[in-house]
Amino acid sequence: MAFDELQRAVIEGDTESTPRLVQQHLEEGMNALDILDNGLIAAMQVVGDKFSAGELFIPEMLISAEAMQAGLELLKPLLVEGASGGQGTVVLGTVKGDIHEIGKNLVKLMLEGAGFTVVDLGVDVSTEAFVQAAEAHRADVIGLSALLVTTMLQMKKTIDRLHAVGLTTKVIVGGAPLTKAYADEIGADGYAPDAPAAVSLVKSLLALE
Ligand code: B1M
Repeated sequence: MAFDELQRAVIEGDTESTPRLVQQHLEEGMNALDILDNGLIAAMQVVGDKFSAGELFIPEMLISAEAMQAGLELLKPLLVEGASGGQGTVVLGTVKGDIHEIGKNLVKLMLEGAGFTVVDLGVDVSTEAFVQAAEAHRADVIGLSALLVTTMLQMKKTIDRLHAVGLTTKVIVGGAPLTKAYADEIGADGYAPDAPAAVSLVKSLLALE
């Protein structure tokens, strides 16, 4: 497989080989999104599976995340090509109790690449912080990310709170444990399975395409 060596480097948390191999694939003419999906993200899936199976532990998971980020740095300029700004404002964050940030950062990168202003609240973001930022920045959309089955429950709390204070800002949700059915159940305006889909979703909610 084309990305075997790259995947192995990420799984082993090799922060030197990962960017070198990303660079090599780019020089071979491979597409940045292909390298991201089939190299870096696919490797993180393996890391998660190994963690579930008790073959890897948190420190290794963290080092793999660092290797992925090192590879991603080289892809960033290619993923944001064509950014123009002015499409609207998205307040984005990973919900309370959850510190997974890579997926959320990808969503940010691609939204910025599509011309949106992104107010990134980071990780472990409280319901109140989402509400305050949405008001302060007059957000067009709020994006909630969660990677844990336990923390995705925070999404409902945040949406309920937004409704309680009378905010009608559109809310989109995403993250590995999420489904469209769950998004509908908690009253989200949309669900996106990955970062490019998040961009399309925001555009369609704002009637930009
Ligand atoms: Co964590 N972790 N982790 N972890 N971790 C998972 C999520 C897990 C599935 C691993 C496993 O067991 N197989 C599992 C969750 C089980 C569950 O609840 N279903 C898990 C666990 C259990 C934990 C801890 C509880 C472990 C422990 O302490 N015992 C702990 C929790 C900490 C906390 O948050 N409170 C923990 C910690 C960590 C690290 C800190 C070590 C590290 C994160 C480092 C970091 O982010 N800087 C980590 C990592 C790296 C992972 C895995 C291996 C990889 C996650 C990742 O970055 N993937 C993950 C396994 C997996 O996902 N298969 C795992 C790459 C990234 C690009 O994908 O984030 O899914 P993802 O984003 C995707 C889509 O989901 C989507 O777009 C992206 C692709 O384009 N998307 C959105 C994401 N957000 C979106 C928002 C949107 C739209 C789309 O709109 C707003």
